[in-house]
Amino acid sequence: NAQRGFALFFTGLSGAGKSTIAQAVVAQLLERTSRALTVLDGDEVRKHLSKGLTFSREDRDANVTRIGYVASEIVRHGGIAVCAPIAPYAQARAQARGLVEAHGDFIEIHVATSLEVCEARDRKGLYAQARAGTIPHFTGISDPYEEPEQPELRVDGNAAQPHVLAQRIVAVLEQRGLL
Ligand code: GGZ
Repeated sequence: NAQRGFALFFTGLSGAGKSTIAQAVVAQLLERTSRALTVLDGDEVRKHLSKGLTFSREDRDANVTRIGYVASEIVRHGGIAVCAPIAPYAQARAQARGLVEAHGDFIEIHVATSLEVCEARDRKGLYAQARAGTIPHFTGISDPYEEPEQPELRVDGNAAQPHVLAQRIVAVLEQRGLL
């Protein structure tokens, strides 16, 4: 009774809370399923799968398409893929969606945290460096972020707690019959 696989594809600015919310979702999923689950986090992916890629549009798109391809293989085998890149370009997100939807569901989750809040948090000091011009092509500052027009889910990352948002996401998966 192998269940249909699916990918959770988080997208949003640096510091929006994608990784934190994704981790909270994973923790809740692990409590209720023994299905194979793989996390493809932006940071981790760039250390391995996308090592050497820059933040040019071309390289970002290559990164997002690679994530989509790996996710599609996981989904093809009935697993759950949790992806959390910035994925700033709609076209590359659509390509990742196409790869995954050949085998299962693609749940795009826009972590909508305002630039103001991300920059005020500046957890890694990257926004300060971007403003100073030390980091060029920084998403939201000197590089675009194309907001998803029709994501399966949009969560407001400005104030809500990650575990509360994660509960909402898991509830949606349940409603869709994916769990
Ligand atoms: C955006 C950058 C940049 C530039 C380094 N623009 O908050 P973080 O630090 O830990 O996560 C960000 C990460 C983004 O990598 P992704 O692979 O998710 O991006 S994309 O989907 O666009 O390929 C940030 C750090 O890398 N970082 N330089 N110029 N974020």
